Amino acid sequence: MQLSSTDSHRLEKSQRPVSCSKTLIPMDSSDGFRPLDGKSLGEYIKKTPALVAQLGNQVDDLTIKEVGDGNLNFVYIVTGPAGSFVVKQALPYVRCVGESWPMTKERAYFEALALKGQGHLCPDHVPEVYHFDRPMSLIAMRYLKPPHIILRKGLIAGIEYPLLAQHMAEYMSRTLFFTSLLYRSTTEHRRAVAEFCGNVGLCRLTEQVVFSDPYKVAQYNHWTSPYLDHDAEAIREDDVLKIEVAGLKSMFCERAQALIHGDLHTSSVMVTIDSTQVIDPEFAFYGPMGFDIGAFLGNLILAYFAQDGHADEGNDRKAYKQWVLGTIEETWNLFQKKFICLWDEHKDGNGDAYPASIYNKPELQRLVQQKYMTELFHDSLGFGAAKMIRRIVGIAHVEDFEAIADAGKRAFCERGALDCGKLLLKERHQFRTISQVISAIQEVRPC
Ligand code: ADP
Ligand code: SR1
Ligand code: MG
Repeated sequence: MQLSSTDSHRLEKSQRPVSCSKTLIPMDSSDGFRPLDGKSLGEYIKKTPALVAQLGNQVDDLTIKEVGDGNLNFVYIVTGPAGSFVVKQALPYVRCVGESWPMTKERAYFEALALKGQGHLCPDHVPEVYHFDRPMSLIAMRYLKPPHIILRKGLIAGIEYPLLAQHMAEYMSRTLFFTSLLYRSTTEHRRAVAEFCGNVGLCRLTEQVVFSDPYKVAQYNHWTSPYLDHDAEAIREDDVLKIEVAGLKSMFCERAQALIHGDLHTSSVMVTIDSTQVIDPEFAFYGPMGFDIGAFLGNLILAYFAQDGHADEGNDRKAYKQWVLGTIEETWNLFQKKFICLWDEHKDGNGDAYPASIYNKPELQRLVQQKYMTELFHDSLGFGAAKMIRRIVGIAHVEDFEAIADAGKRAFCERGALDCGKLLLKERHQFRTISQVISAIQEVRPC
């Protein structure tokens, strides 16, 4: 990842990530933390009964491979003759930047908590946690074996996943509904919100890199220069866009609507043709539901705009673009349907948002549901759009575009996504259905 920016010299000191001195962050600390490598992880495993058991008690011939390709953590695949798992360890900094950007390793605690909670609510689509060591910021979980791959890579390769929309709608509707006040009492909700308020470091990271940095000159911003220089500048000078994104940032910080994954892009989903598994919820906290739905849909929209860059003589990607659009539409429609079904099923339960004693007439129930879903639709479009924009002019870009070697072609694809993101962010309240959104996407770049 290239982190230089033509504007970096104009960065104010206060805008930079907190930096530590050249002497490295102390790693072997009195709190029981030790960063592991392949060798020391092998020794750790042998001393940890839960992991020994997971390997069928055969620990003499282990293969340990570091495969972390994400932005933050270290991930090891551990295989033995009679078992396997994945180990993920958080070090006290942002991996893709280095030790100059410290980041709490407590993020592993929130990831483990979210994986367990979301796994309980949706076991078919979340890997099981086998072991969590808080002092070591270390999680061991089910190894999602090949042919599982990261969804983003599948989208770049042009692979269709017929069950993806259904599975993601299931995951999002269950994890969001059951952690909201539609299902829970305020007593339960407040306790859970308080616990996840501790994930402040990662929330602040999102606040910075999604809602702030793309709209100003910032150290790590970069884009396909010189092609998108004017586009990046236009974003920094677009007052309407800035007003809209400020509203979304406030909602992100203020609205504890449900336990959200917090980073639900297409590299946080592993897939085969018939399996969909959501990993990496280290950004989890009680926030607006639309942030998750928008992250997923926004990343599918990015995949759509990247397809022209992956087209070749053998495959113009036209049919695949249609499949991506169909998946966006189906995901929202199925999500909405499943979410309303859960609401109907539990309307007489303990949920404190719409008590049955007040919302007791079917027509009133329909009205509040319609209002709720319309607001959620617009929130999702707004957050999705913000996530699209940050992936083109912010710090962390996506492989969908980075894999397009020809810079001119890449910029053309990115500009389509940027124009679409700006349109959705500014005009989201005009859209009533997802099919109108699909038409708007196609107007930017036809299939
Ligand atoms: P980060 O928090 O740094 O983004 P991720 O959780 O996204 O890390 O994991 C990085 C990579 O490790 C993923 O892209 C995937 O290839 C691999 N990975 C993570 N969890 C699993 C798992 N349970 N099974 C198989 N591979 C995994
Ligand atoms: C330093 S920004 C790194 C990004 O990677 C994670 O997956 C999140 O999306 C975060 O914003
Ligand atoms: Mg990740």
